[in-house]
Amino acid sequence: MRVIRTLIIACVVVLSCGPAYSAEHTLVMHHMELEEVTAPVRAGDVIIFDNRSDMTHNLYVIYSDGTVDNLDTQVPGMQRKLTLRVAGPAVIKCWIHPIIRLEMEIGSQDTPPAP
Ligand SMILES: [Cu+2]
Repeated sequence: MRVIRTLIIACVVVLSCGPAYSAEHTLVMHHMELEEVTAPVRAGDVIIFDNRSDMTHNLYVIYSDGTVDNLDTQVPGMQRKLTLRVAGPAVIKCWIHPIIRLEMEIGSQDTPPAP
């Protein structure tokens, strides 16, 4: 009986903690610009980088702590997914086209999702 009670309590604790909420956003890459993601993004969210342009890009994300996530080469029509790692202001740039630049504010994972 005691074991069952302990198991029930453990289950309730695990279920109430649950997995952290994360959302998926799509960022469209046009010829020489990136379409801004309109919904608020948070650390742990996934960004789908969708290259709808007619040229190859190689985007990278610079986080507020100075670390970088590289998306590698994306030919036209290719999508790549990236889980945002660090909250704070971030900059998305392209190795091939230095003119491409998008600033993004990444909210904390603890911030409740937008309504
Ligand atoms: Cu590019």
